[in-house]
Amino acid sequence: MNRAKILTDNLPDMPWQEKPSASKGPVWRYTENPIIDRNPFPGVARIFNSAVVPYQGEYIGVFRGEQTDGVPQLYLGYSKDAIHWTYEQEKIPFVNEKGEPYMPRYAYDPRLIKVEDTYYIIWCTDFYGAALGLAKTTDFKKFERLENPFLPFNRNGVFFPKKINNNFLLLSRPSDSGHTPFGDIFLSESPDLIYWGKHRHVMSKGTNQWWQSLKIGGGAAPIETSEGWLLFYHGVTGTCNGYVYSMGACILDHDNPAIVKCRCKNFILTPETWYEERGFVSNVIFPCATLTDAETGKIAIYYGAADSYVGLAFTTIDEIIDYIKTNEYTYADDNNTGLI
Ligand code: BMA
Repeated sequence: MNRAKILTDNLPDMPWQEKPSASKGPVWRYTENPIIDRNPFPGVARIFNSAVVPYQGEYIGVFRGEQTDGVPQLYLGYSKDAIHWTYEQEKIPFVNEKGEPYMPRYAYDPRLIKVEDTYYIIWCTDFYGAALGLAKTTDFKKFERLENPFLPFNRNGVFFPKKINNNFLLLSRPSDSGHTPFGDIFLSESPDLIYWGKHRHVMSKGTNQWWQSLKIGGGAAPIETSEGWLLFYHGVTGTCNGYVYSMGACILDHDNPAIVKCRCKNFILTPETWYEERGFVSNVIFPCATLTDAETGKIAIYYGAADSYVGLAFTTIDEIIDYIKTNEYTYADDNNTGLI
């Protein structure tokens, strides 16, 4: 019997492996990682930083496919087990509200989130610089682009799976036009997906925890739990060999997610395996999605590895909540509503 509860649907057939006895942390890797290797289909050299959801008894995903010309685009994939994937080999055919083709010049780091009866894709798009792109679908056939939520530069957007006070909620990280050597996580609200406001600061980059001392950014869509919103995010440190991306976790207040209830001072996964340490961009763990089973408390985390592969890792609601609480370090300005 779990002490904490995941407040989502049951997903008894989701990917799962029990925690190995040798596991040192609260999160353990799937033994068959990476689940998506290089050159998955013609014209695409690498898939990573991608998002999956359960759909009609199986699974569907939106994948960041780095084309062989180096430009990232978004592709649709299907799976019966959420591990082995087949792909549409044409890019997702985005249209505008009139149904006319409206393709992004580039697209990366998608999140795929169901809110009520609609699936939303949010990604980094070109809008006179890196900005957030947004589209919706109900059938995974028609993908209608909506207004870009923000001005550039902002390339890291994560939707909440539920409206709060009738507003959509979006975590993001305002940034610069380059590889942004700074960044905190902010929260914004919208009643209609056109007008965004009520901007709040959620979390600062770490100061005393060096693994997240350069910048942080939202990862997977927050998971609704009896403890609040469980957020897996990425934290970045700068080394003399470049950036290193690790995974962190925190719990946001259920009714006002601008307030961090509890934040873990340690990373929960950091690059250690060959597919995380070596790739197009080495030393990157970039979480973008989770699958959860409310009944058992199982959580599967999908993450991009070294900008080259997709990895899968597991935890349970009790493992991760206990670990966050045992290793708590919440900054003073995380602990309020985020208004100065
Ligand atoms: C970030 C994003 C991610 C990428 C990471 C590491 O700025 O562009 O897509 O995984 O850098 O290269």
